[in-house]
Amino acid sequence: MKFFHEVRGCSLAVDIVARELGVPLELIWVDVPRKLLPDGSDYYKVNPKGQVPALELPNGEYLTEGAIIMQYLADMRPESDLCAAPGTLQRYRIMEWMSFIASDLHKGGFMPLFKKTTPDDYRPLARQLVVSRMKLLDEHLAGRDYLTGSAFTIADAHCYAIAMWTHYHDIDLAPWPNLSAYLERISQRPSVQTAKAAERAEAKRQGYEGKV
Ligand SMILES: N[C@@H](CCC(=O)N[C@@H](CS)C(=O)NCC(=O)O)C(=O)O
Repeated sequence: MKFFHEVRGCSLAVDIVARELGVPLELIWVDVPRKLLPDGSDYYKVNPKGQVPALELPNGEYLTEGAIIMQYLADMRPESDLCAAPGTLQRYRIMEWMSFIASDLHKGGFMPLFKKTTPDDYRPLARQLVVSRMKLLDEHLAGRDYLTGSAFTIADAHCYAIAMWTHYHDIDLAPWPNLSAYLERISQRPSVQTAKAAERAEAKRQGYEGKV
């Protein structure tokens, strides 16, 4: 299946999940600022929102929204531990975290820090929002290996991809030892290492200059 991805994008979480599950994806690197596909065609035709991630389904339709794509992939391999069965409380716990990560952490927290158009006087508040959410994660992770217990799930892949943006914004993780240890633990997973290697290779190919 074709997967529409971006260097430093939240789409990293989906690539990690696919690698965990052994679902092969063909990575298509999108020029998101210009909304262009590698062949120069219009990315809005894939996703009218102009955002990554997007997944081309076997029937030719596109599925968007990272939290939903990750559930779709995990449900292809119900025998894996990556997500709980639909209808169980554990499934709702995983979705609860993913909703928080996509909305409060990604959009409400980090997005204004990435946008060049964010007014300078809003930046300290956006940073403070990220800090308060990192603190919440750190407190939650006390005595836990992963967000919903002892097993790594799609919620952890999602959390990892977004929380690692602290690195791009020079937000030091030292005040949050549980969160730091959690991110370090996840970064050792082969799925994460190979997904990051693919991202770095693409960044190099593009001549991307920022941190990846
Ligand atoms: N709600 C979407 C948000 C996706 C999103 O914001 N992706 C970013 C990259 S991390 C993007 O494509 N931004 C470009 C834009 O919004 O124009 C999801 O969680 O998948």
